[in-house]
Amino acid sequence: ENDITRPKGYTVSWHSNPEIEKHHFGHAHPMKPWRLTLAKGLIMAYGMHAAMDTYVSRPATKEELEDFHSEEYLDYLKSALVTVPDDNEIKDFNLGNTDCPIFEGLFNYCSMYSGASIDAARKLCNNESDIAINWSGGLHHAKKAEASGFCYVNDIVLAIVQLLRKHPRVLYIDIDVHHGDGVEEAFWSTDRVLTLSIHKYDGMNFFPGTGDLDRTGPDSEENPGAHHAINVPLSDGIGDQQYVWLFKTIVGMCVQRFQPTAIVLQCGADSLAGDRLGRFNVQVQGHGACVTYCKSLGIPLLLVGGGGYTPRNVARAWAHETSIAIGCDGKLNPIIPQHTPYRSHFRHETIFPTLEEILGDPRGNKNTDKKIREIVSSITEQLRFVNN
Ligand code: ZLV
Ligand code: CA
Ligand code: ZN
Repeated sequence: ENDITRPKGYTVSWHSNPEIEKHHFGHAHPMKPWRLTLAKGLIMAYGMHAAMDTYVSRPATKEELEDFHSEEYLDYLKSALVTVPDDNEIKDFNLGNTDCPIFEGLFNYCSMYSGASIDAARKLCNNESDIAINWSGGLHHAKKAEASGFCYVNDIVLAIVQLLRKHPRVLYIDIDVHHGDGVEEAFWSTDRVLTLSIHKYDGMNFFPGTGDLDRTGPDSEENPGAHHAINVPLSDGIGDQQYVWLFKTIVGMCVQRFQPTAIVLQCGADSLAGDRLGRFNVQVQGHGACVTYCKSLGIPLLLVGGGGYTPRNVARAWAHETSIAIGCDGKLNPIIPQHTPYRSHFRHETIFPTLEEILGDPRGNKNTDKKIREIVSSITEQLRFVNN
C-alpha cells in the first residue's frame, strides 16, 4: 500500500497531454514519443499523480511561439507537408531530413509540448508551484529559424522567457548527453541567464559538435552575456560517482556566484547507461541525485525531459525523478497493473523497478579524475567573471 500524502505548503505541478504521445517520427527514428506513455504508466502505477497538481496542457499560441521563433519558420512548420525524408534535398529550415522529419501532426506536437513548458513556467512565476514538471519538453537544439537534432520548437527558451518576466536571474542546467546548444545561443547576450550543459564532447564526432570547455559566450566588452555559458565536455563511460560529484560541485559554485532566483533542469535521459544514442554509464540513482540536489537548493524549479532513447530506462528515470519532486522517493511500492502493455516493459521488475541497475553494454570509463578536477578549476576561473 502506498501512503502518498502532500507535504503541507509544498506544491508540485505536472503538465502533460496524452495527445503528444501519439505522434510518430517514423519507424527507424530513435525519438519515440510513446516513451512518455510508459513514464506516465509508472508514475500512475505508483499513485504519484495523487501528490501533484495535474494539468492537461494546451497548445502554445502563435504569439507565445514568436517569443523566440521567427514568423517565417513557424509558418513553414505549420504548413509543411509530410515527405519522405531526403538528406540530399535542398533543405528549408533544416526540416524534412532524417533527424528532423516532417510527420503527421508535427505542428500540433510542437505547440503542445511548448504549451506545457510555458504553463509550467507560469505556475512557478505565480508561486502556484514549487516544482513544475513537463517530461514532454526539453527540446534544447531548436534555433530561432531552424530545426535541429529532433527538436523543432525550443520550449526551454520559451519557458525561460516566461520566467524572466518575474525572475531577475535564471540558471539553466542540462544533463542530456548532448550539448544544449540552442538554449545556450538564445541567451548568448544576456547576463540574466547562466547556462550550464554537461555532455559528451568529441569534436565533430558527436552531435552537435559544440560544447568544449572554452566555449563560454561571445567575449567582448559590450556583451553582458560573455562568460555566461558553461560547458562540461566529457568522454565515454562516466559513472555515478564522478558525474554526481561534478554536478554538485559545479552547480554549487554557479548558485553561490550567480544567485539564481529560478532553476530550469533539462533531465535528458540519454545520459543513462544503456541508452541507444548515449555513451555514459550514469544510473537512475545518479541521474536522480542531480534532481535531489537542485530541489535541496529551495529555489523554484522547472523540470523538463529531453533525449532518452531506451524507453524503459527513460520511464524509470522520469518516474523516479517525479517521486523525488514530490518527496516520496524510496517510499513507494509499484502497483503495476497486470493487464496493461506497460507490464511487458517492466516484467523483470518487482519492487522499486526504477532503482534497479541498468544493464547495457559495459562502457569503459575514459574520464580520469585528473581531467574532472581540471574541468572544475577552469570553471572556477570562469565564474570570477560572473557577477551576482
Ligand atoms: O537528445 O539519425 O548526428 C534532444 C537530444 O539532444 C546527427 N544527428 C546528424 C548530424 C549529421 N548526422 C547524421 C544524420 C543522421 C540521421 C539519422 C539517426 C537515426 C537512427 C539512429 C540514430 C540517429 C542519430 N542522429 C544519432 N544521432 C543523431 C544526431 C542527432 C541527435 C539529436 C539528439 C537530441 C532531444
Ligand atoms: Ca547536456
Ligand atoms: Zn540528447
